[in-house]
Amino acid sequence: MNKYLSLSPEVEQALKEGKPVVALESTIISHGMPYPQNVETALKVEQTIRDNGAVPATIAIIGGKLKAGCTPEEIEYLGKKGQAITKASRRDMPVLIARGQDGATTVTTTMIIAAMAGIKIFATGGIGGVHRGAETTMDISADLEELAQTPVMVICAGAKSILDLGLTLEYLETKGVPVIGYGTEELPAFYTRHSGFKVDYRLDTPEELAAAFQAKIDMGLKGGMLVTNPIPEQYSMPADVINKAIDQAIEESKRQGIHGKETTPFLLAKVKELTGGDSLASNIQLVLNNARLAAKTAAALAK
Ligand code: PSU
Ligand code: MN
Repeated sequence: MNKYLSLSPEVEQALKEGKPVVALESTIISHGMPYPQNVETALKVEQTIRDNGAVPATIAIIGGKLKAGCTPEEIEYLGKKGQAITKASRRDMPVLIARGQDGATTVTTTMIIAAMAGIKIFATGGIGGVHRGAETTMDISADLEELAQTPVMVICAGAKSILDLGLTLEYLETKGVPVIGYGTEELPAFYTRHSGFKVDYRLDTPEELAAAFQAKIDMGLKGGMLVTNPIPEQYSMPADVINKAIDQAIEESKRQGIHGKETTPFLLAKVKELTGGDSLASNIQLVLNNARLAAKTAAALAK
């Protein structure tokens, strides 16, 4: 184990005993939701994972340590600091660690640290992908490269249409990342259950997800697996409402010249502002839904 990794006693014990553990990211706390709903949600997600038979490991970089398993105080700290914490992707790790600084982990860095710790399942809301207009901006999330190389299953609610969903699927295909629909043949689009794009495979139970991931591990195929779990119907948003907000947010980001790592947090905040609290409420529910599935899948994998 590398000297920068720091497991909480509970996570360390669970991994030693082969018990199911689920990784959680911290950028969703610092940059993905406003305070205090971000902290409330993060704690509720952890409780949901426990209720479904697994141990939660919220992952973050704190004081130059790669933490797998944050305390409620650390979660409060990340949530309160919000955007003041560095959004940390793969490229940010060396300098942050050498300087002993903090970083909120994206899907990319959460996968990296989960893999270092030996955690195989990770639940979140949405992943980064190929942005609309990427053919000129080249804005493609490092999350896709990480899925191609790091052996962690990421359970999300699909991708938001702030991204180009078609290009995101093409990229994942090129990189050999299986895209699974949980109980669906259609890629869910985060706030809505429908995108019009097909996933690679439909699987219907946590046991089927675990079996596919185990086969990947057994064959020594590098990289992860992307499980897309549709938001429960009763919490999904009307497609026209959310799409209008997303289009407006993208227009605004172009006007303001937003680029690089600021793009995704800017768009997320703008969409939230434009849709009032509705999108936040949906966001919270879909994360809880993914946490439930992740805990059950981790339990199936541990058997
Ligand atoms: N999409 C969401 N919510 C999020 C993110 C993406 O719906 O919180 C965060 C995740 O941490 C993801 C990151 O890994 O944004 C992607 O950022 P970028 O597009 O800059 O790679
Ligand atoms: Mn980007």
